[in-house]
Amino acid sequence: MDMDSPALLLLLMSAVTWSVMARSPHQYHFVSEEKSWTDAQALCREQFTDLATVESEQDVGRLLQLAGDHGHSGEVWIGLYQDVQSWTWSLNQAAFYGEGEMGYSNWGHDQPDNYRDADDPECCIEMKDEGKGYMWNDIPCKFNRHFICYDGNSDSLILSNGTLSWEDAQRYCRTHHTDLASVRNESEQQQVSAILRASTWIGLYRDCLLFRWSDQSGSPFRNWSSSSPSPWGNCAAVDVTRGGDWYDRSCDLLKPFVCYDVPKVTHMQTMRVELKTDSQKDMSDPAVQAAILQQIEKRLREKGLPAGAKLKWREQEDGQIFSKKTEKKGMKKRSKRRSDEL
Ligand SMILES: [Ca+2]
Repeated sequence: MDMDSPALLLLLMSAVTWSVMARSPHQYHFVSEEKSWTDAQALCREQFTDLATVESEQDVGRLLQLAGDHGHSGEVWIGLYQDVQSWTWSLNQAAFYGEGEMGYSNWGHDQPDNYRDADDPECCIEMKDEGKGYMWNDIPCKFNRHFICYDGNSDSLILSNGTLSWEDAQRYCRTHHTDLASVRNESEQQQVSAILRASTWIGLYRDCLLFRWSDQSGSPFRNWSSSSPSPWGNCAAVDVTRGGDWYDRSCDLLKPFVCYDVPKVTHMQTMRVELKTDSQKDMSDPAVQAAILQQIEKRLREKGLPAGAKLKWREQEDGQIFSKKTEKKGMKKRSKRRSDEL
């Protein structure tokens, strides 16, 4: 760009607006009506955003304060729960599975049922002869079963002679072969069934202590009591009279609960910008506009623009983003200073 040729220089005027979305704090809402965890979740999602996500000591304090304000003592549901359907293969390499193969299943009648009279929760999967072939069943991982390993070097299945717990079987397969066998499709289901002689472990399991937030927050913050979590309770309750400690409880219990919502846009700001350009660029091209916006955003981030802020061009009345100005002496200096202010 030749700075000495004012005739070729255009000064473009426009405005950028940005809004900052509130990330925190969540606004908590206490609901005194007692409901099961699932019903509480449904109500929170209908009337607010979701069951409460608690992400810091500060959040624990706010929640206790709220329950206190409502004169409540005892336990309240929050949005933490165990997804009892979160089955995972021990051999956990995405490339090993074709489309849909990671989610293939061949459950037996009414399985998985996480049968509650068992000594332990049912978090590991055996293949069991149900009369019409070997079907999948969840049982406690500590049971001893035959097991079937997969060997990646020979691409073959190896059936054990003896029996082990699921974890010991996994360790054995990983030491001597590749891993416990996955069953990825109908053809492998038949292949495995054909060599089984008794109930046998395959590589499917779930982490019995893995809790997640109802709103899919990845927050790792936990405030468990010393006795929790156990593998038994699949939903988390806060005891507001015992310092806000968390306890894992049966999700069917009826309790008051805390929902949250997030205030929407909290802050919006508009900034006027002046740009110098040669006439080669088509400034009405959305790609050009986006590229310039990206540059402005980068500069603003360096100057402390909050991470949640979203920038966009403000359209003028004629639908255009930019309006043209002719360069005049004296303007040059001013516009330079403005761009430095970015
Ligand atoms: Ca079962």
